Amino acid sequence: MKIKAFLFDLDGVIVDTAIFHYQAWKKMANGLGFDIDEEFNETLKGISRMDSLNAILKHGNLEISEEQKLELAAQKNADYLELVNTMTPANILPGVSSFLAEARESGVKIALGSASKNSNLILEKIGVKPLFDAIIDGNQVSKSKPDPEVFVKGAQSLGFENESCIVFEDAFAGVEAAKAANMKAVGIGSSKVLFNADIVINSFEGHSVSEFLNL
Ligand code: B16
Ligand code: MG
Repeated sequence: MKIKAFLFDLDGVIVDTAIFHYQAWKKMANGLGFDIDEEFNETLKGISRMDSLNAILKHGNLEISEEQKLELAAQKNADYLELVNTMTPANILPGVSSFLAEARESGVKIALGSASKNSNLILEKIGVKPLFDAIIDGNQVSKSKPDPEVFVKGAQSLGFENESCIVFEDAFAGVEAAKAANMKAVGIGSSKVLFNADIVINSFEGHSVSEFLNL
C-alpha cells in the first residue's frame, strides 16, 4: 500500500530528552536513599511516567502509597520541565529538521506518537510544532507501547489506514507497537536492539524521504 504518513516517536527520535528524564529521576532516587545508573535508565526509555516511577521504586526496593507516588511524579516532572525549558532548536537530533521539511514537501502527512505528556511544550521549544499534522501523546492514550494505541490513533487522526503509515522509533517496545498496528517500522539506533524493525538507521542524517516510500 502507498505510504501516506510518517509517525514519529519523540524522545530518542526527534530530540534526546532521555538525559533530562535520567537527571530528574536520579535526583528523586537519591532523595529516597538509593541510586540509578545509565544502564538502568535504558530500561525506562519509551515507558510512561507512572510505569517508570514504579520500575524505579522496585529497583530501590521501596513500597509507598499511591498518594506519595503522585507527589514524587509531580516533583520529578517539575524538575524535568526546568531542564526542558532550556531547550532550543539546537537540541533537534541531526538530520531531523530537513527530513521533516522534505516529508512535507513530498506530501507525506506527519504525526507524533509519543508516551510523553510534555510533547507539545518540547515541540514548541525546538520550533518544529507547525510541521506536525497531528500530535498524539501520553495525554490521549491509556495504554503504553508496545500496545499500538498511540500509533493507531495517529493514523486515525490523519484519516489513513494503518498499513499506509511508517513509524520511526528508537525503542524496542515502540517498534513492537508499530508492528502490532500493521505499520512499517524504521528503527533509529542499533539493529541489535531494534531487530524487529523493517530497517534500522543510525540517525536521519544523510537519509532522504524517498528511501522509505517503498518499504
Ligand atoms: P513524560 P517517547 C517517553 O517519550 C520517554 O522515553 C520516557 O522516558 C518517559 O517516561 C515518557 O516519554 C513519559 O514522559 O513524563 O514527559 O510524560 O520516547 O515515547 O517520546
Ligand atoms: Mg523514544
